[in-house]
Amino acid sequence: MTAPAEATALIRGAQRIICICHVMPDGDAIGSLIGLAFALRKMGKPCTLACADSVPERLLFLPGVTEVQPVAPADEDLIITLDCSDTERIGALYDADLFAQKRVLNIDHHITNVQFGEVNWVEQRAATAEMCLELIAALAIPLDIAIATCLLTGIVTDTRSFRTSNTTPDVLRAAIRLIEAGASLADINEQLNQYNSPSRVCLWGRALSNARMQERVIWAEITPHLLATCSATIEDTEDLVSFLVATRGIDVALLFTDRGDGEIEVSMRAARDVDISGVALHLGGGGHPQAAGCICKGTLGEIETLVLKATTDALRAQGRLS
Ligand SMILES: [Mn+2]
Repeated sequence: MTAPAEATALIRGAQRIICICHVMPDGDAIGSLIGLAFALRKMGKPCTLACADSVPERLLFLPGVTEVQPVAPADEDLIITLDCSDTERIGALYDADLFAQKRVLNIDHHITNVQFGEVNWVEQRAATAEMCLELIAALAIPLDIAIATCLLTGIVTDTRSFRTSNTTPDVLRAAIRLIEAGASLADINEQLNQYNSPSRVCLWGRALSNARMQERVIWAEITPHLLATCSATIEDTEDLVSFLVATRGIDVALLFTDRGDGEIEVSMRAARDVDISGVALHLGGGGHPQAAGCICKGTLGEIETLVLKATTDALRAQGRLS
């Protein structure tokens, strides 16, 4: 598949563009944001880079990160949302009235995307960055080392360094093009994997020592008290749920984060051949078969009971439990 003509036509017709990625941005969100925005500038389009939240520390090595700011659309006539499955993922930068006045191109690889744009390019791909690369090729914009580094970071993040089952020959071919354009896979891996701080080690140690297992499901919890004890932030919880799902004999890992505001954030990971996205969608969230999540109102205990039941029901329906 190549980028649809509707997407390239919207970009060609735009005077000024703002690219926006999702809240609590990951490497695919920020990589796609900078990579695409820098490419669009090379075709002479003024382009603003926006994200409601700040760039996490371990992505600060990317070129152009200081340009990513929490700015809402202003005089731009085209909004491009990246890696956002719904408008809630745009966070504080979303304004329904403002968005209705602009043209909106929604580029995303989450199959649960609610198609909120004027043009929606949604495909089941390894990363949004892979789609950005195709869009850049369709617009005949030459790659450079900055664009290539950002897009490869997106692909490396979402495939967990080419380890996920959606690492297809096409994904590897995309990576080859980016490496040929100057991106260093070794540098990106090194940067992305040097994220351990003493607070993170403290947080993981305590969360892991209280993890529980039952019927092919493993779960752990993060409370405001635990975060304070370890002087840790929500960012320090990243990848904990992926670590948990690597437990032998486990089909699903769940991480419950009590945000201290009456809402519990649930991160879900599933083993190969297991689909957890339906559970997330049913609870008002979304995601992919192997990686999904939702935010639920209630106490930690209530939400754990609710999600554990929905998870075991799903596993039973998928023939994983008798
Ligand atoms: Mn992504």
